[in-house]
Amino acid sequence: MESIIRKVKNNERLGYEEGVRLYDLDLFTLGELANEIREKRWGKKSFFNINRHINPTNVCKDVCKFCAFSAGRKNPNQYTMSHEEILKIVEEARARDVKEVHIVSAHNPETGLAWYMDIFAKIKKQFPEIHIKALTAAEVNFLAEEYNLSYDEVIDLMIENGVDSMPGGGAEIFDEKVRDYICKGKVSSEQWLKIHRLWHKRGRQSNATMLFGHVEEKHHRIDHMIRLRTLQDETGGFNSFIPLVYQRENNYLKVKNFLSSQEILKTMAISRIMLDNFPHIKAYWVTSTVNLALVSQAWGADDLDGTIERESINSAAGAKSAHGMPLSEFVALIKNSGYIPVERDSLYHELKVW
Ligand code: V47
Repeated sequence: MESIIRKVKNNERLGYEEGVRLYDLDLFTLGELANEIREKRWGKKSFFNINRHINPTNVCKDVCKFCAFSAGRKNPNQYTMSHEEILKIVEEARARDVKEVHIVSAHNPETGLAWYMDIFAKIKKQFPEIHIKALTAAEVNFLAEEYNLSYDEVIDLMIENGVDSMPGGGAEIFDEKVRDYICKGKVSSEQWLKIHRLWHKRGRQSNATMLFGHVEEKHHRIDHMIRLRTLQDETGGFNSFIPLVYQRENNYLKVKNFLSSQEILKTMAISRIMLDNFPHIKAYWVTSTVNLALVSQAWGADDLDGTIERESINSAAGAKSAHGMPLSEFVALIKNSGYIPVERDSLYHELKVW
C-alpha cells in the first residue's frame, strides 16, 4: 500500500489493480490524497453554473432497469413537449440569467428526427448566447439506429443545429456483463466511447458519467474510469467526470446493498486520483445529496454542477432535485463550507467569483 501512496504523491499513474486497492485505504488517507490533487489544480475554488435542465419527453423504446423516468408500468404519465413549450421554458430561464440549457430526452420513436434536432436551431436562433448541452451518446445511438444514419451524420446534424457540447449521460457502467443486466439493448460501452471520440475529433467537448451503487462491484468502477482515461489520453475532449449515485425508487433493479456515505466519498476521491487527465470531478448534488456533495469538495470534487431549476430523471427515482436549488442558497452553501463559489460557463471559463 505504501508504494501506491507514494505513486499518488509523485503524480504517477495507477493501474487497474492499484486502483481497486485504493478502496482498502481508510477514508481520511484517501481524502488527503485526492484533496492534494484538487487543491494543486484549483485551490479552494468550487465551480458551478447557472443552468436549466429540460427533459422534453419520457417516452422511451429502451428499458433500463434502473430508470424511473421513462414512461411505463411504474410511471404511466407519458409526456412529449412541443417546441413552443420548450422555447417558453428557455425564454423564462434566460430571464433568470440561465446560461446553459441541458437537454436530455428518452428515446422516443414517435416524434421524428426533426423534433429532436430542430429545437436546437430554434433555441440558437432566439437565444444565441445560451449554451446548448444536449443529446447523450445513448440518444445519438438511438437516433442513428432509428433513422438509419451514421454517428457522423447525427453529429453533423447536432453541430448544424447548434448543439455546443454533449452531456455525459448514458455511460452507466462499461463492464459488458453488468451493462447487459442493467440496460440491455441500449448503447454499448464501445459505442458510447466511439460517439464521444467522434464528437471530440470535431473539436467539441463533453462530460462522462458513471452510475454506481447498484449491482456493480468496485473493480467495475475502476475499469470504467480506466476506459475513460484511455479515451481522454487520445482526445482530451472531456471536461468533467460525474459519478452518479444510484437512486433506488420506482425502478426494476433489484439491489441488495446500498452505498454508505463513506463509499460514495471514497469513490469520489478514487476518481480524482485515477482520472489524472480529467480537469474536473463533479459532485452532482442531485444524486449524492447536497450535504455529501459539499463534503466531497474535500474528497477531490471541484465542481457542483449548477442550479438546475427542474430535474426529472433522478427525481423520478427518489432524488430531492425536482425543483433545483436557488442561486443564493447554492452560493451560500459553498461559501459556508469553506470554498470559493466560482460561476463558470459550460466549458469552464470563469465568469464570476461570488
Ligand atoms: O444517463 C438514470 C442516470 C443520467 C438513475 O454531463 C440515474 O454535465 C441515479 O447524465 N439513479 C442522466 N442515476 C443525468 C446525467 C448528467 C447529470 C448531470 C450533469 C451531467 C453532465 C449529466 O442519470 C442517466 C443515468 O445514468 N440515472 N436513472 C437512477 N435511478
